[in-house]
Amino acid sequence: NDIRGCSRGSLIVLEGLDRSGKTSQCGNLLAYLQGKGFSVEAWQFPDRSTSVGKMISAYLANESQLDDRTIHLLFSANRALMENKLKSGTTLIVDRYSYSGVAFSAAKGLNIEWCKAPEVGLIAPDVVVYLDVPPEKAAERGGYGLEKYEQLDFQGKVAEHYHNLLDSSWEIVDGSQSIESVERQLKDLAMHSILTCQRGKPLTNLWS
Ligand code: FDM
Repeated sequence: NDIRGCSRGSLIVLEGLDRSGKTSQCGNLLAYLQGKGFSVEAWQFPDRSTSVGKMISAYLANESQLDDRTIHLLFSANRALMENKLKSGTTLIVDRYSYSGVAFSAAKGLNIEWCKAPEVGLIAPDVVVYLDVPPEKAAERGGYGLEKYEQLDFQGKVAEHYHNLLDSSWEIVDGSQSIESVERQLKDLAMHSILTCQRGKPLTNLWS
């Protein structure tokens, strides 16, 4: 059996605070898996290229004001359908997903069950990797930009909510290690997940 054959792809999600290293690690993982000959794409949420994504981007840049529930629902509406991609055999590496949606909105004080509700039924990831970096350490990494949520006290609250969300199915990777060491662990986790999906692991839905 050619392991690169046309069984379904894997949904690999990276989560973590701002500056935890998700975005660069997603890029490295993409290059690695492509080099191995897999059909793979890297996505990121929010996807700022869509019309909803542009509203989100303006909000994050403090160029527009929206109430907390409205922006939560926009983030939800921004999560594109992945099912067909996965079924066609493409693996998706996704930089942030519903867990960001819940952790960031809950950190503002919104009810957690309410935050999950619009995302019930989305495709569940095959593996969620949490890049664990203490908020203080993340803040030191080149400093934050100007976006709305890039503040130490707020990121501390987000970290608490991430920790409440994570369960035994998550893979926690210590993001304070060297880039190479994080990269090696991500490669192993991704390969394992891809092989499990190719062997027929069924797709499931979120928050059910
Ligand atoms: N964010 C991201 C949310 O608040 N909800 C969501 O559903 C998602 C996907 O948007 F501060 C927040 C997290 C982050 C900000 O994300 C922009 P990037 O990864 O920095 O683009």
